[in-house]
Amino acid sequence: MQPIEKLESEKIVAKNQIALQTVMNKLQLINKELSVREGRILIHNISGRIKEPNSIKVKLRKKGCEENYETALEVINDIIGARAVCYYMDDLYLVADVLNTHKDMEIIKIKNYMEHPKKTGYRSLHLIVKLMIPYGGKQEMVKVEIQLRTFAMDYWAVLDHQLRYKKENTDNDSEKIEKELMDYADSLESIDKKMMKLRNKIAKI
Ligand code: 0O2
Repeated sequence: MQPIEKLESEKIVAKNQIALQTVMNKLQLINKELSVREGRILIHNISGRIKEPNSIKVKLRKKGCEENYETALEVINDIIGARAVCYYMDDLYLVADVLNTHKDMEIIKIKNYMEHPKKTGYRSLHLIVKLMIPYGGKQEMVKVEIQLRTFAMDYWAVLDHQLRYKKENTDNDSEKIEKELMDYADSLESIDKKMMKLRNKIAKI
């Protein structure tokens, strides 16, 4: 077993950066392709990050797993993570459908937190993919998590992340705050749905 710090080796960092860039490029190209097909832009912005070893250790600890490199690769899906923020809810499926046609990539898991929100209120469409990248003269397989969100889902998740997500709150108020955040996530979903209906109504005029 090797230490988590192996992720900081030059070779692994380069491989992960290539994988992240490849996925972000794919999302950019899909945005081009879909904008021609649908007659409007679907993705507002694309971002990505490689998870820090410390953050990986915390996540492994939370999952009750051993803190080593091999376990991290096996159980942590989002060591490499890309995110596309879309305009409307149905855009998430259109983007996912095109990604599914890419031959150098296999979707190995879909977590549909749009259909089945987490109990926090979190909504998003997560695709865990295995991506083939050319590296060191051969094809290497790398796991990447792609998060597809609407503006509203992203707005909620970013604020939730800042306010609560990574904090251990034992305060008496925390239950109330969690309920409030959940209610706001529901309200944003309702606006998301209304905006999509409005877009369709305007398109028919
Ligand atoms: P960070 O800092 O964003 O990277 P599992 O697949 O269940 O074994 P995992 O990876 O926790 O374990 O899966 P999950 O629940 O699909 O979450 C992956 C990521 O989704 C998280 O990564 C967050 O980015 C986001 N996420 C999930 N739940 C919430 C939530 O309640 N609020 C917010 N703001 N984001 C959420 P990380 O590594 O936990 O965090």
